[in-house]
Amino acid sequence: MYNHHTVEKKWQKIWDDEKAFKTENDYTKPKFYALVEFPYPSGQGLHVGHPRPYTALDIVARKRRMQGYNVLYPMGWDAFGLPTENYAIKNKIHPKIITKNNVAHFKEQLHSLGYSFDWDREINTTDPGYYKWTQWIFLKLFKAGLAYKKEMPINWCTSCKVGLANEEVVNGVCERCGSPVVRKVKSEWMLKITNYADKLIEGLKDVDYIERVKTSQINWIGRSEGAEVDFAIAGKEDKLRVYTTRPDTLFGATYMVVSPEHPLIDKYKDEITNWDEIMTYREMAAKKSDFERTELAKDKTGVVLGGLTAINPINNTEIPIWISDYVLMTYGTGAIMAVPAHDDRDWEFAKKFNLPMIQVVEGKDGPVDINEAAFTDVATGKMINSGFLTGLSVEEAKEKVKDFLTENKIGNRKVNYKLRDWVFSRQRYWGEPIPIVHCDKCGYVPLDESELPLLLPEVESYMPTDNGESPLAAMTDWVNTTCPCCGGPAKRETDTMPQWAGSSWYFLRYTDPKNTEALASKEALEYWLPVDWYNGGMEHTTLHLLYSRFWHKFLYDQKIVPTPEPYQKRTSHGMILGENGEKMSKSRGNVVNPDDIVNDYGADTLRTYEMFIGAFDLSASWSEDGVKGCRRFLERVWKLQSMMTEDEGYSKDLETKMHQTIKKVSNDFENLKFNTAIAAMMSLINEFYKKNSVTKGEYKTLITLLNPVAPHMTEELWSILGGEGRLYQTAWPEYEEAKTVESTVEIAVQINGKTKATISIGKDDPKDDVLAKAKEALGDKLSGNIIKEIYVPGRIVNIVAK
Ligand code: ANZ
Ligand code: ZN
Repeated sequence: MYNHHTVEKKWQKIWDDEKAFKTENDYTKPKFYALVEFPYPSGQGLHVGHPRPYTALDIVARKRRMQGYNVLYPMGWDAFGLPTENYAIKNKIHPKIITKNNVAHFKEQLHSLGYSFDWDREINTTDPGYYKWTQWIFLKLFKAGLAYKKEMPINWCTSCKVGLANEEVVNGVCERCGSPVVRKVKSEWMLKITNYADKLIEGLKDVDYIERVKTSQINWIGRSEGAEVDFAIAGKEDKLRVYTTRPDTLFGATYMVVSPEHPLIDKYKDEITNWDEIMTYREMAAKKSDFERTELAKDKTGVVLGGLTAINPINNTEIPIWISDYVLMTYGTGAIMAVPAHDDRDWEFAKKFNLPMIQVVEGKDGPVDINEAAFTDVATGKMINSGFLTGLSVEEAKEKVKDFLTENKIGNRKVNYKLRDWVFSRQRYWGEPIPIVHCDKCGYVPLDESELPLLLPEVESYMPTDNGESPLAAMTDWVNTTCPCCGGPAKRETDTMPQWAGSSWYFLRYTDPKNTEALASKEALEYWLPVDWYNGGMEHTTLHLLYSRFWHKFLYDQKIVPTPEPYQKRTSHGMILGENGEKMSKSRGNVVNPDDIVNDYGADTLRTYEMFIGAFDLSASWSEDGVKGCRRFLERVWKLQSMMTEDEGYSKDLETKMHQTIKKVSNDFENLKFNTAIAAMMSLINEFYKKNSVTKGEYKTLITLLNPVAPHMTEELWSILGGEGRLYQTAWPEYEEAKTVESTVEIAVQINGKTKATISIGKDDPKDDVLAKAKEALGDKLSGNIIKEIYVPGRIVNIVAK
C-alpha cells in the first residue's frame, strides 16, 4: 500500500535539504519566470482555491526545469491590509504579530503541498526592507508629477471607515465588508494613471493575454473619441460645454441635460425660477451611487432649469436645459446635448417628460419609427434633417461636423476615458506610510531618499477615527517634524498607501529580493523580465493587473526597468465551488479545508484532483468522489511495480501510444489543459493493466510525465526503480513525431457503398496490395462484374459491381 504520509514528508525534507528548487544565478541559461499572485495571509489559512493556480504553474515550472530552463517560481506575502488591522483592533494584538503568525501558517500549508517555490526569495510587503522601495517608487511618481493631492468626494465605507477606490465599490457597497458606501469630501493622494491610459491600451497588442482579460481592461479604460461642443446660454456670456461621441447628431439635439452638481447651476442661483425644486432634486441625487444613477433600467428623473435656455450652435434653435442624475459630473464635462431619437437614455427621458424628438439618421430603407425605441444603428442609413450634413453617412458626418466645429471655434475634437485617477490614500494604520511632509511655507515636500524606509510607528490604538483621519494622526511626536526643504516646522502625511501598492511591483523584487541598493539590480531585471507567464484571478483584471502595468510602464519611462510590459502572458483560472455548486463559505457550511485532504489522501492526490477537476479556466464544483478517484489513479500507478519487466525500452505494441502520450502531456501542460493530460496518462496505464505488463522504460517515462503533477510519489518510485539521480532533475521525455502516428490502420471495405468487411493495412501500402487484400477479405460476397475499384488512401475501399 502506498503511504502518502511517510513518502511526502520524506521528499519534502530532501528537497529542503538539497535546496532543490533554488533558482540559479546563472544568467547564461535560458530563463523562465513563472508567477502566481502572492496570497494575502488571512487568518483563515489556505483555502482549496489557492492550490488550483499554484499547482498549475508549479507543473509548468517543474516541466521547464526538466527541459533545461533556469526557472524562477517565487512566493511571498501581500500582507498589509484591512482584515489584519480589523482583527488587531478586535483582539488587541499588533498587526505585525498577526501577520507573522498567519504567514507561518500559510507557509507550512504551502510547504505541505510540495510546491517548487524558491523559498530563498520569499518577500513580504510589510518588511521595511521591502516597503522602502514601495515608498521609493512613490517618491519617483511624486517627482514626476504623477502623485498629487486633491479635495474630492470619495467613496467612504461606513463600516471600515476608509476611503475606497471606485474599483473597490461594487453595486454601491464596500467590496470587502458589504456595508453601504457614502460620499465624503476629503483631501486625498491621487495617482495619475490616466496619463497612461493610451499606453495601457496600446501595450496590450504586444502581450499574450487571454482575450477576456484584454477586453475587460480596454472597456475599463473606456477610451472614446468624440467632440466637445459649446452651446450658448441665451442672453448670457457663459457657454455650456458638452462632450458627445455623436456630433453627427447635432441637428437632433432637442434639449440639454446637466449633472445636478454642475457649477453653472450655482452661478445662476438668482435667476433660476425654481431653485427650491432644484435643491430638493440635488439632495436626492447625492444619495445615489454613480452605479445607481446610470443604470439603464432606472426610471428617469429630472427637473427643468427654470429661466435658462441654450442655443444649439449648428442651427441657432433655442432648447431647454434640464438637470438629471443620469448625467454624471465625473465624466466628460458633466453636461450633454440630448438626442432622444438616437440615444436610449435620452429617449426614455424624453418619453417621460414629453420632449420633442428629431430623427437625423435614417435606416437602410428610409426613416424609421422612433416611437417605440431610439434608433441607434450607425452603420446603414444616411443623415436626414441635418442641413449641410444631410445625405452623408454617419462616419462622414462626424468628420465633417468636427471640422465645422473647429473652424467656427464652437468646439473641438476630444478623446475621453472612463478611467479615473487612482485614489491612493487610506486613512488606516496597517499600510506603507506616505513619505511626504506638509510645510505651510513649502507645501508638500518629499522626504529625501536616504530617509527611507519611513517606518510605520508603533501606536497605542489602531482604531480608525470617525472624522476620517488615520490613527497615525494621533501620534503627534511622529507627525510633527521639520521640513526637509526650509527646516521649519512641518507635519508628516498620516494617510497610508492602499494594499494595491505593495503588489504593484512585487514581481520585480523577486528577481533580486535582498538588494539594499536598488529595488533590484539592472542585471537581474535585464535577465528575468518580462515575467514569462503570470496566472491570476479574473477579479484582479481592472485592479492589480492594471495598477501594476501602470507602475511598470512608469518605471520603464524612468529607465528603471528594461521592458515596457511586466508580463508576457496572462492566464486566469476558474473558481472552485462547493459540492453543491455554490461558492464556498462558512455560512453555507461547504468549505473544504486543504489540510484535511492532504492528511487523508495526500498532497499528490490534492494536486492531481485540482488539475483533473475540469477545464482550468472554468469554475468547477468540489467532489469528494473525484478526490477518491484521483487517489485510486495514483495507487494504480504505484502498483504497476508488481507487473514490471526489466526491459528499459518500450514494448512494440505500445510504442505509438508512448510517443502519443508524451506529445499530448507536453503540449497540454503548456496550454493549461491539465485535465486532458492526466486523462491521457490514465488511458496509458489502462493499456499496461490490459496486458498485465509494463516495461521499466515505459514505467520510467510515465512517472517522469506525472512528476510535475504528483512530485512526491513519482520521486519515490524513481528511487525504487533505481533511476539515476533525482527525478526532478531528469530530462523531460522526448517523443518522435513519426512515431506518434499508428503505422497500421483498420479500414472498411465496401461493395456499392455498403460495408462488407474490414481489413488492417499499412498506411503507406501501395494501392494494388490494398485492393488485393480487400478482395480476399470479401471472398464470396463479391459477385457480378466489377465496374470500378476505388481506394481512398488510409481510409476506405469501395468496389462498384453489377
Ligand atoms: C449626444 C449623443 C447622441 C450621444 C447619440 C450618444 C448618442 P461614451 O461612449 O461612454 O464616451 N455623455 C457624455 N457625458 C456624459 C455624462 N457626464 N454623463 C452621462 N452621459 C454622458 O459616451 C458618450 C456619450 O454619453 C455622449 O454622446 C453623451 O451622449 C453621453 F445618438 O451625446 B452623446
Ligand atoms: Zn518648508
